[in-house]
Amino acid sequence: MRTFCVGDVHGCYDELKALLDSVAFDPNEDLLLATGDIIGRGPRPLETIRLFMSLGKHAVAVQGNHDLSLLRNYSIWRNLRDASSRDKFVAGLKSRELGIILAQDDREEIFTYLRSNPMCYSDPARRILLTHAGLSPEWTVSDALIRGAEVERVLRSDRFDWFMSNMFADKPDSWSKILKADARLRRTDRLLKKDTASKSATLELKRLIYSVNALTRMRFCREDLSLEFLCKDGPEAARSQGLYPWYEKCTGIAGDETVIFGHWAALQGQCPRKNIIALDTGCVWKGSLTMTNLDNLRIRHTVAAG
Ligand SMILES: [Mn+2]
Repeated sequence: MRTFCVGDVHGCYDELKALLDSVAFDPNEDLLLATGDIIGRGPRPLETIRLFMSLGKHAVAVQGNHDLSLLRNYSIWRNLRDASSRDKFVAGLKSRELGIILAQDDREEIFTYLRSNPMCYSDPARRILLTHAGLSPEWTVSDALIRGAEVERVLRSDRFDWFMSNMFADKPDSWSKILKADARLRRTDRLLKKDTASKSATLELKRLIYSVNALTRMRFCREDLSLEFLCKDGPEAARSQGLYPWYEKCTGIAGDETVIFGHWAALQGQCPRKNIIALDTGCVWKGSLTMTNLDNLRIRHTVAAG
């Protein structure tokens, strides 16, 4: 069995197929991992999702910000009362994915699949962690796994709609502040019990928001390690504003651990830290799609955007 990890596919199905063909990917033997954002902006989202679904346990895509945006639109849509407001909502969206999936007979199955995708993937034998945006500069690898699992439980629970309607926020941006306010760091039990008004539920929501932002949206952090989401500049230009790429400030990765991430096409698949691997090479922006083999991260397979 070989394990491959592909960068942000963004609905670029043809390039993904070409990459898999180029390594003679065996759907019954090999494992395909993906850095998330398997859809969003690109030409063939449905085929891409179906490919991942068809591989069953031979494929794992972690959640990216575009994947979560689609789930949020789905959540809004299904909570609208009548058909005409639902249609109007879909027609008003800039992204096409929701409308495309809703037109499928097995849409419920598709959304169940998308909701079940993990926030992180860990390969304990190889000591590799995969997330969409990277590792919070305030976290260790095991923090990411615990916090990711916490988000996953809510995504799969009947608190899904409630979480979707509260998930998109830039604050809190500091894990140390969350720790100060919520030293016990209890799990999400209260949210699952629908007790959303209590103080501990509010703290838990803050924690979940931070975790989603750290795992799917982060690029830069400030000197105090708080996360920043507005900067669109490259790493060098950002420095003059007191911002640092998260990986420069990251101290939570042990010497024998590796973190793989996508999300940041401007890096063109280059990260200066030896044990942090950037895989998004901007296929949807006319760059290329990159895939690596987890047995040898130096080997990269690429296909230029068609
Ligand atoms: Mn992304």
